[in-house]
Formats: sequence, structure tokens, C-alpha cells
Amino acid sequence: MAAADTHIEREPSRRGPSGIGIVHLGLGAFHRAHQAVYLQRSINRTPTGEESEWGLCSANIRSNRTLVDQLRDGDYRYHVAEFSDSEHVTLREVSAIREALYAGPDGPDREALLARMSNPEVRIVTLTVTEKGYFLSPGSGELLSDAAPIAHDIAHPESPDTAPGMLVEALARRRAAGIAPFTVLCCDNMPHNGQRTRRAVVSLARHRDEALAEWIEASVAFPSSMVDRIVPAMTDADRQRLAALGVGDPGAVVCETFSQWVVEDDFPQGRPDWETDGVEMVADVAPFETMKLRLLNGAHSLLAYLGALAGIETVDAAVARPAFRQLLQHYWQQEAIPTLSLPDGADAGTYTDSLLARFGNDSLHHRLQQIAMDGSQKIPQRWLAGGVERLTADDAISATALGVAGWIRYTVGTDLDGQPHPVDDPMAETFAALHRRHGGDRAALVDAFLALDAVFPATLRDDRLFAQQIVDALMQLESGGVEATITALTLNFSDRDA
Ligand code: NAI
Ligand code: CS2
Repeated sequence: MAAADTHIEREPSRRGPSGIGIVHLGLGAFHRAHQAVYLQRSINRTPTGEESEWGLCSANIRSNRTLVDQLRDGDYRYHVAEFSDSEHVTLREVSAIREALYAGPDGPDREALLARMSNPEVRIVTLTVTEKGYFLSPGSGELLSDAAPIAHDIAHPESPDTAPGMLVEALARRRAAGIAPFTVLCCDNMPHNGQRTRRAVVSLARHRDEALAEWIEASVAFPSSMVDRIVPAMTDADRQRLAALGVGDPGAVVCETFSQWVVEDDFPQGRPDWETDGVEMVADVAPFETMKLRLLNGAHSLLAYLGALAGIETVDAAVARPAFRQLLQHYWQQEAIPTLSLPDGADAGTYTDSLLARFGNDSLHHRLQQIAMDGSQKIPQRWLAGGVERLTADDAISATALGVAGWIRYTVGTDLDGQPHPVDDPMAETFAALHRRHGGDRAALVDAFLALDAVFPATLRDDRLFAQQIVDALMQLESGGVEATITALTLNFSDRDA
């Protein structure tokens, strides 16, 4: 895209003095484009000469040490390039991050991070460490205490490697010093993400000290939140097009203009006045969370697996095809929307129409491969929880069955033309073993995947009609291709927006 054709709005950041009141774990693209932007709005409103108390210390504990060093070298300033379309972008400067740390197992900053989290000025810890970063079984929600990083943190609680481990150690230090705890705010795409984070932290603490676990249970707030902004992983092409706009900072991110944050208002130690900056503070996030996870993320995952099998690269390229739009409408109207208790005032048709427009934004280049990663951690809340509700009501879930068939085929590691793609998932080795053992028998393969109780609830595992639907869809995909299979599924379905 030529810079000259682009309408650019520039939003400089105000960088007044700021204390550090929030620690964030997971200094990734989404954090830089979402939570940090809301905090920048708050800082920009702080009267000149006054100090904001809500500056950020943002840390990685798993990857991307380079970014930490680059942010430090760049005085923590970076740009968020918000594209409404390929000709219109807002270049928003963000300087809300005041400290960046790399506290990975091989990193220098673990003690600095724990000290910062134990500082009484820090009153909130937020997280975007991906669904797998909590080491909870996607199915049961129980702590995976046998997972190597968790086993490490059980054995070495004062030098943790995991996000739950960092939280437990910091809380233990605050308790020992008589310092009030911080509020823990999860910003990952999980249902009831505050309760799930609580479960991971309390379960891990229980391995260490029952009294500490009880104290956390009784004293620490874990509000849930629903977060929404499409922030694709940066590519070299993104960096080149930002350079053409005069943006060269290594921390820059590309995203859509849409942004939403709905947060349960439970912050005993206080919080920024987020309402002023567009955050919706509510008593119960669940209706917002379930709607978004099943309608946006559930559709994303359908596009990811079925689009990838068809050799399609990006979200916007997939929804440009009528068959894929028909599939989404079928899934939304027949399978997902009937399971929802919508937030007050929300209209499902308006919401899904807006999703199609957002998915069609061709300036984002949102790769299906990124969405396809970690499917074992995503499909339970995106498809399967709603699927259980529909099957219990004796309603067919053919689009969900097609999605599962597409996911199983995707885990082979090639598209339908044999083109390879990575299978980036904590359970990738398990999947490979199942394909080796059952690859020649589609029914046995599907039963073997359905028997993965970390992913599939027993209701779905035991439903023979659902299993047969998956087998049929898998064979249709492999014999007739993706779009023919979708068309056959949706043939008798009147589509509002095909
Ligand atoms: P990213 O790849 O840019 O960053 C991932 C972050 O997670 C990195 O800081 C990495 O160090 C950390 N991480 C990964 N595995 C970890 C582990 N096992 N333990 C601790 N930290 C770990 O990805 P991005 O875009 O920042 O997304 C992160 C999460 O944010 C997503 O998984 C999702 O839950 C949430 N999110 C992302 C959106 C997006 O469009 N990118 C939108 C809404 C939510
Ligand atoms: C995507 C999400 O990568 C994925 O799994 O479905 O990151 C999606 O972009 C966000 O949830 C949008 O808010």
C-alpha cells in the first residue's frame, strides 16, 4: 500500500510522570494494542504536572526477550496502527509502559518482576499469557500439576517459571510482609477467565502452603473480563507497510479500529477510572464473554481450519467466499445464537453483521494459521460448550461437527492438497500419535479424538450421531473438498447475507 494513498491520523501520547500501579504478564501484540491503549487514554487525561498512578510494568515470562530490550532502548514508546480499511489508519503513540522485564527461565529479570509485583504501589496484575499459560485442563479446568513447568514451580516456588507460579510467589511475599494483595485480572480468551485464573493460583498455592491457599481464596479478587480487538501477529510485510507510513518502532502493532473491554467491577485495592476511557464495568461479564467466545471466536476457528484446508491464507479471503459466509450464518443462527443469554440491549443479528464486516477488513491480513494454533485450548469454549447444550436439547450441530472434522484433518499437518502447515498445539504429539495409529480408519480416528477428555466433554464423546456426523464430514472434505462440503451442509438453509 503506498503511503501517499493512506489517510493518516496521528495521536501522540502524553507522557507525564507516572507511578507503576499495574503489572502485566504477557507483553504480546494484544496487550500493546488493547490494555495499554486504554491506560494511555487515562494517562493522556491526567492534568499536566500531576502524576498518574497507573503506569505499566509489562513482562514476558516465556518468550520474546528481544522485544523487552527493544522497548527499553526505545524509551518504551511504540505505535498502534489502527486500520479501519486499507486507506485509513490512525497511528496512535503509546507510552503507558514504564518498565519492561524479561523473566523467562533463562532471563535476568525474574527477581525484578517478583519485587515489582510485591511492591505495595502495584494494585492490579493483568494477564495475556494465552489460554495454555494457566496450565488448566481445557475440559475439566483442573490444574495440570504434572505439566513440567508446574511441577518445577511446585518444587521451586520461590523461583517460578509460570504465570500462576509468579502470582503465588508474589502474593506469598505480600502476605508475609503484611501488604494487601493485588487484584488479578485475566484478559485471555477463556470463559469465566477470572475464576479459572483463581483455580490455577489457589490449586498451585495449595501444593505449597494450605494457609496461603486459604488466604488467597479469601483475600484476592479475580474479576473476569471480556476482551475484544483483532490484533494479528506482526509480519515483515506489516513492518514494511508501517515503515512506508514513517513508523519504524519495533514494538509497533497493527489492529482494527474496533476495541471492547468488559470488566467485572471487583477491585478492592482500587483501579483506574476505566469507564471514562470506554471500558464497560459490569456486575457479570458472562453474557458478554459467552457471546463473544461463541460468535466471534467460534466463527474464527471454523474459518481457520476449513479455510486452511482449502488453501486460504487470511480471514478476509475466507469470508470473501459465499460458501464460508453461508457456513458462518448457519453456525450462528442454527447452533450458537440459540445457546446465548444475550447482554441487555444486544441484538445477535447486528452483532454477527458487525463480525462479518470486521472479518472482511482486508487491511489486517489476519492469518488463519495464527487462529488455528492451540485448538485443543480453544475449541472447548468456542464450539463444544454450546454443542453440549444443543445436543442436550436434541438439536443437530452439523456445523460444529464439520468444524471438528476440519480441526482433526488440520492436525494431520497438511491441507487437502498436501501442502504442509505447522500443528502448533500443546497436544500436537498426541494428535500425531493418533493419526499414526488410526489414520487408515476414519471412524476409529474420530473416536480416538473424541476420547480426548482434556478436550471433549463425555456428552459429545458418547453421542454416536455426533461422531457419525464428524466421520461423514471428514470423508466429504477429503473426497469433495471444503466448499462443496459446506454447500451440501447449508443447501437447505436460507442465508440472510450470502
Ligand atoms: P502474542 O503471541 O503476541 O503474545 C503471546 C504472549 O503470551 C507473549 O507475551 C508470550 O510470552 C506469552 N506466553 C505464551 N505462552 C505462555 C506461557 N505458557 N506462559 C506464560 N506466557 C506465555 O499473542 P497476542 O496477540 O498478544 O495474544 C495473547 C492472548 O491475548 C491470546 O492468547 C488471547 O487469549 C488474548 N487475545 C488476543 C487477541 C488478538 O487478536 N491477538 C484478541 C483478544 C484476546
Ligand atoms: C483469534 C482471537 O487467534 C485467535 O484465536 O480468534 O485472537 C481473536 O482475534 C480475538 O479474540 C478477537 O478479539
